[in-house]
Amino acid sequence: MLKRFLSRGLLIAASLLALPAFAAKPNVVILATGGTIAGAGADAAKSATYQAAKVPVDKLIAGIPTLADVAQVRGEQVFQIASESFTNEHLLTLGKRVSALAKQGDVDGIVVTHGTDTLEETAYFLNLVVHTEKPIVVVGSMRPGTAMSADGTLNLFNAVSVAASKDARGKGVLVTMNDELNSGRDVSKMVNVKTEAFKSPWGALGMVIEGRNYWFRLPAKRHTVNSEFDIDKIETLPQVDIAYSYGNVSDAAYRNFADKGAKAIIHAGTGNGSVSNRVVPALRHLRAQGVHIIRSSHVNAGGLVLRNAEQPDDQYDWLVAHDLNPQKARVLAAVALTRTQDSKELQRIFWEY
Ligand code: DAS
Repeated sequence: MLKRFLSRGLLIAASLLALPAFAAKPNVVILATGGTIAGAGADAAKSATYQAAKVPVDKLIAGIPTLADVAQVRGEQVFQIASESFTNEHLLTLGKRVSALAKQGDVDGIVVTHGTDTLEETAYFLNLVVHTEKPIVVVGSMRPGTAMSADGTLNLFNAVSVAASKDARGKGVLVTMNDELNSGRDVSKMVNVKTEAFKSPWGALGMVIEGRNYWFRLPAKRHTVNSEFDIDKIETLPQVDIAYSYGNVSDAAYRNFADKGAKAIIHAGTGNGSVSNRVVPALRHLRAQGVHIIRSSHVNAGGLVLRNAEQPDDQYDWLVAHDLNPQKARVLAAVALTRTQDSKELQRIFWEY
């Protein structure tokens, strides 16, 4: 009698646990670094006047009880800074923490909350160096949580929901802002005062709505588990700087960067990464000194800098950044230079990543 009662009880418990509501939720870790998503303003009308990097991660989590419906969530405060102050050391520290967590069997997905100013750089960096298929989702907000129609709550809910979802595995680092799913490689901050700030020149990967992902395209370039770069084997990142080009430009910035130890200089060129004839001699001299010159374009979206298009790259031994904007080209150049100084190898890397 007792045996029958116990076996029936176990059967009921097992079937209850099989119900979605009771099934064990995925484990998601939120690594907080600061930014507007952790910002606070004086009152609800202040959507642009506020202080970034004020609210701790546990308060962010406590502010969204619905997170518990999609995942078991815990937070770590890695930094508490505005992201314009990120350095290579911050990237390395964050990347190593993400990598360590991704190796843990009790972690199913990782969210990084981040300021929006350099979010695209960090997302690309993680996309290049963290070897995991688990979802890594970088998220920020354009308004502080204290403002009317703050976007951080839904952005963070979406990020956790994506990090908890199996269909986000193997797609590289993702960025969820404004209901969109973007690739960490492609996405860039295109507007600086709207919630619809982040765009990918080649289009979003999809959308996330009410905790469900809708995919319409997939990343085309190498990332995460298919990357030859591994954060666990990188201890420092070489100095790479960006020199902005414009009418009447001189070679002063390039020379100064090289004097200060830059191993490569990203030329944020006009148009197709064009180089003023006032600057060419200095760049050729710096190349001869061993500094790599990488032509990118500061054309806002969809810049596609190809070799020998308007500059004799083969003759000058210069590189081109392909479709990467200057700030992303800096990240890839720094990571690539941890493995090679060879021009042909470096150019291959810019075609493939
Ligand atoms: N200063 C900005 C930053 O921390 C605030 C933000 O937009 O997140 O990137």
